Amino acid sequence: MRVFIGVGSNEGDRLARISAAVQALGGTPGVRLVQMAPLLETEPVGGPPQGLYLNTVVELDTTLAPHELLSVLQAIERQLGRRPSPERWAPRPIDLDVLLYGDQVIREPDLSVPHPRLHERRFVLEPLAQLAPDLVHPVLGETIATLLDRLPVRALPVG
Ligand code: A4P
Ligand code: MG
Repeated sequence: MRVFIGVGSNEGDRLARISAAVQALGGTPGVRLVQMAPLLETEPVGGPPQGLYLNTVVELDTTLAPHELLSVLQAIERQLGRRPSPERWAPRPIDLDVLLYGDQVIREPDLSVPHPRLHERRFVLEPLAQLAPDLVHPVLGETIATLLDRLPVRALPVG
């Protein structure tokens, strides 16, 4: 199955964390790394004031089922120092999200794919568009390149 994983970090040595996460993914039985987008430094979206993120997207070829893959991602997050936070969108040493799992649509309490906020986020769409601009979003029926084009230009405060 062709899968895209969103990768983000804004705590500690962000580059080292991302490298370690990608290596761990590539070393997982049933997972093959296909390609990784260039890293982007991005402003935090949502949550309390916090540092800049490094973000990227990784393409995998996997025989793991969606929930198996989610467990692998969560185990890697824990290994790299992620602790549960009571606060939504808190800073984190590493965040690994399933963005797309082939063209499957999954809406379960613990796993929602395509990622429900994928199409709103430049920090996801930009790297994803570098890897797969012509891929069609299985719910919205638009290509990744089109979704990126449609993002509003960031509004600046007035006055
Ligand atoms: N979950 C459901 N669907 C998925 C999925 N497709 N992939 C569940 C991964 N997990 C999924 O996730 C909370 C729960 O989501 C998990 O238990 C899982 O079962 P989490 O990673 O512990 O928490 P979170 O990431 O804080 O929550 P959430 O709502 O997923 O956050 P988002 O929307 O991913 O946003 N700004 C910049 N610039 N860059 C970023 O990377 N990331 C976030 C996190 C906010 N702002 C950011 C960035
Ligand atoms: Mg997450």
